[in-house]
Amino acid sequence: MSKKPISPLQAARAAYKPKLPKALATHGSSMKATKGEPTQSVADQHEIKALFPNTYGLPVVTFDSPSEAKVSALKVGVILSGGQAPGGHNVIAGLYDGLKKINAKSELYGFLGGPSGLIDNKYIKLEGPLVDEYRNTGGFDIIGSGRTKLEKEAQFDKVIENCKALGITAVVVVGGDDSNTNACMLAEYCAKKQSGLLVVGCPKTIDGDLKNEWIEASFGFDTSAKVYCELIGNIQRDANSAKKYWHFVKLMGRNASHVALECALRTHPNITLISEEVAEKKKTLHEIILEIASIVKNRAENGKDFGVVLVPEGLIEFIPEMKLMIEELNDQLAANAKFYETLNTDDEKWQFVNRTLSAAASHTFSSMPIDIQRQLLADRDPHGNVQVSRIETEKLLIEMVVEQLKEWKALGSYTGKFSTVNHFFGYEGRCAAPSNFDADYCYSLGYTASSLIGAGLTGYLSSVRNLTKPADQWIAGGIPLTMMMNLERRHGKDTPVIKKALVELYGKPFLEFAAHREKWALNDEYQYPGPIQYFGPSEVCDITTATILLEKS
Ligand code: FBP
Repeated sequence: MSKKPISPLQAARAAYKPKLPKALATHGSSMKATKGEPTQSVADQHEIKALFPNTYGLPVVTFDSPSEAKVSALKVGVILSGGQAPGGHNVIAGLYDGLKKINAKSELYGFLGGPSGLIDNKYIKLEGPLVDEYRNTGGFDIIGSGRTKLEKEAQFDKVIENCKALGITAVVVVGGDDSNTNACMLAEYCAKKQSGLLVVGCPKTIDGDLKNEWIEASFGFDTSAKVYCELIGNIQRDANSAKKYWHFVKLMGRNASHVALECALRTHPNITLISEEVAEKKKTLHEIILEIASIVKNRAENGKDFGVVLVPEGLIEFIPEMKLMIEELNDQLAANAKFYETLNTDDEKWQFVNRTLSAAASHTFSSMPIDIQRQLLADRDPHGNVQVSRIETEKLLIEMVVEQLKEWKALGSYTGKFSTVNHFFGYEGRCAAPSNFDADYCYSLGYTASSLIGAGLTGYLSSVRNLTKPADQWIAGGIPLTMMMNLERRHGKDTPVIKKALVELYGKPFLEFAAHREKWALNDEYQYPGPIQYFGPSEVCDITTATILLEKS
């Protein structure tokens, strides 16, 4: 069979040996779980305890010494869930190597296409040569991913049945907050049914919003942000060279603005919008437009008809009047799904919107450009939400700033030129070859997951901490999934979910940004991070995000 062609960089990266926390690297057999005090959920303790009686209150565990116990061969299943994030393949490699270290006869099964593979029993056995082919590579293509929600008892029963048939006694869910919320529910159900199936999660998402006091970062955030920073830096150099375009760059991040904030801290663009600040200050769309247009005008007065604006993907849902309109739309489309499917023309759909939305929401909807209206009515995600990555917020802002500048031009208060280019950076970064940080972090997370399973633990999220220190000083362990849960209102019901980490306006990353943004707006203090470096001096290759460095400083 002919081998797949690989680039020289791929060949060199295949030889990279990811670093592990010292305790795992030196002992590398099954590990002893040192247990802390019983824990509590971040909020709504009474309700969460009642919903998760079998997995609530577990202690935080750390792995710092080997276990004397001989662990028999383990059979483990793994799924990759949700959006791609750089380093997923190294989670699998770390899990595989860790399981083999615990017992050379252990086996790893990869369920295909995300949670649906686990329910429909579609899997492959992950063996040495296949795992080797994917070490230190980007993407999730080794087994694929998917967004099927694993949350119903009938699905849990299927998972238990399929795993039992294969002799699998533990499942690793590699996913974001929603997937790990489902992992928590599955762990509870398996414990309640005394099924013998353990469930362990790994924190993944480029959005960077699955983090808390114990989980310092989700994997993939580091690499993807570095890719976007390189591209933004290049665009800034182009803008500053040609001096004729305003570039509007939308950056991925379904809800939180961590990616936009990280890119701002690394590249110093002229304008960065932070959704959480917009929501907190209850800014209207008009106020946001005025802010952008004023900076365009001020720069024009200094002879600078160019600049760079970063726009977080989720912005539109944080602007109060838009949020209201989108929530109403989501609810109406869900409640009238069958009828809505019969509507063919734009006119029919707009009549439906006018009929079902409140006067305020309907007004906001009809004030949007036609293309944005169509995007707002497009297919929902599996949670029934609008897919913000499909809404061209950057174009909406451009159109509205153009209108504002026209007004000022007519009044004689603006005389500049406003030529724009729009970009959307998201998919470009999600499958990049993991940076050294993500390669090491993901491998360590997978390896730690194997230690959690080897110690017979369930309902835990694999955790590797002390991330701003060199990898050998990282601390491996597990955080109870129930500890991260709280109740949130979903579709009119209080629902237990892992608390999402949004940008904190009193946190160091935001304060650092806020302290500099006025200067960055008018002066050209662009910083050019350049491409990810895989080989070279450690201070260039192993550096992690500004976000975590500031958070831990
Ligand atoms: P996860 O939270 O599943 O990691 O995915 C995040 C994300 O990359 C968002 O940034 C983006 O809004 C979304 O996925 C895009 O979804 P899709 O891959 O379905 O287009």
